[in-house]
Amino acid sequence: MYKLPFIMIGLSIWQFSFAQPLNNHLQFDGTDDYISLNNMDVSGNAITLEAIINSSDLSNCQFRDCRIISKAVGLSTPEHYWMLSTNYSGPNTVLRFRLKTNGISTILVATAGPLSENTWYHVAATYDGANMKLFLDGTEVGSTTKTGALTINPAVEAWIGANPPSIENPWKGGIDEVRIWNVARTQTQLQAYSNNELTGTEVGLQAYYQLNEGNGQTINDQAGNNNTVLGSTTSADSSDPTFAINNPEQNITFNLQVILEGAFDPAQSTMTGNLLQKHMLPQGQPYTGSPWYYQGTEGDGWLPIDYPLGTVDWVLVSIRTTLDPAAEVARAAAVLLEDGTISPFDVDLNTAGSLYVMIEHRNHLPILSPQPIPIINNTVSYDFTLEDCYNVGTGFGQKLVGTNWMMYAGNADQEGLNSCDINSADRTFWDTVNGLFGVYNPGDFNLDGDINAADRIVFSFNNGIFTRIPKSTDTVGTNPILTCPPPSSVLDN
Ligand SMILES: [Ca+2]
Ligand SMILES: [Ca+2]
Ligand SMILES: [Ca+2]
Ligand SMILES: [Ca+2]
Repeated sequence: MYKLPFIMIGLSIWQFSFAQPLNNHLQFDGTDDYISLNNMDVSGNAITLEAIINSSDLSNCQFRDCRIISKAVGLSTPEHYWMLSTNYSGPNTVLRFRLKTNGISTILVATAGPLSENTWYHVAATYDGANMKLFLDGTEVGSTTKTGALTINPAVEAWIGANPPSIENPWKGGIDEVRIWNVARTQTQLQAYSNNELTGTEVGLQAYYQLNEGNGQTINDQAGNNNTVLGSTTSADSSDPTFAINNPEQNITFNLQVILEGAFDPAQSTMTGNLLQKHMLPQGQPYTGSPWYYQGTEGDGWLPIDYPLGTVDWVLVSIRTTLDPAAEVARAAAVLLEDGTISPFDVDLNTAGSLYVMIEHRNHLPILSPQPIPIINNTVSYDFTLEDCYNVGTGFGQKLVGTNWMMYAGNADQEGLNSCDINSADRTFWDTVNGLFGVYNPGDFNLDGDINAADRIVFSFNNGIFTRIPKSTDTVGTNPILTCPPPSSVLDN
């Protein structure tokens, strides 16, 4: 037997530093937003200024000279004590560092590393008593010799995001992880913490702003020395930068139970698996077309043998953070099993708290959970069979059969507002397909693969039932989103 040789491929780990904000950060509007660090000084023979930045408009300032951190009394070099900014360099924008020692201010302009807009960078300026250096994403991009003790002046303010004291050269974009040290951090140290938060107790850390507060006016110094506020006052004002909330995506698993009335057999207290047994289930989830237009690839190419044992049919699950259909954050098609279990599925979501769950089926009335369901241990669990679903006004929720709540059957026509109602449009649909057998068709209300009087009977029991859940009847971007109307407008037989 010919045996394929096993080839070892030498893998070299190529480590890029993709800077990103760490948890929340602040967005500066490029007009008048800033944070004052008040009269902060750094004394001694060393300093490090460090931040994670993202400019949405590098040309927001003349000479592309926008301030990240600045202790100064004006815009000119001699008026600066320490400053980290961007600056024009030929066609490029690069980092710039100003520092005053022994009363003399020196400029260092980076010789490498052009900055792009809408890109996150870790930036740092260091001085160790012998050299000023600039670092971009942990790479040294400039240095010059410099000696002497830092010039201090407790009458001069230091700011983040603009030049004091007149709100000049304002930063436009994001700033995070502002760190000010009275030591020169080494390149190794800068790299090690370019994508990790500090504890706040590191030696030499004078001020450390994680900017994770997320709301309110107070900005905490994790180094414990210099708590401050947003903007120019302790209350909200036009100079307040805006918090940007970063919730990392989490993988949420959904464990749901629901019953389709049409498939339910009260004698067996279970649903029928006729469609699978008769090999009628489609090769892929059936909600790609009107009115759902859900393009997920669940079940693509599935043959009967690929379906889970006991599959009844597909349902379409929609997840939203509030009752508003516009708050939808995810949809998924999933298979429903005979015992009422929706085969567990998971979705990546960057949301916390609790979620509303809506279930749709191609010939049943849609339902929505009566309250948001909490995410517990990255799992959302809800059993629709134990209580009625959300309903409002005179709208209907679910049907109680014995001790089980279940979705109303008979909703074959779900175009536009017809999705909200079981009415003559559904009967008309049934008329057009009555007599077909061995089909996967919405007119087959009892899900046995044949369309006949048994289905019409299922419909007849529910004729006139409607839902008023806040449900989109059309999710295609070019069409307006309608919600199921108030009960006065539709009720026919
Ligand atoms: Ca942060
Ligand atoms: Ca503003
Ligand atoms: Ca209908
Ligand atoms: Ca049938």
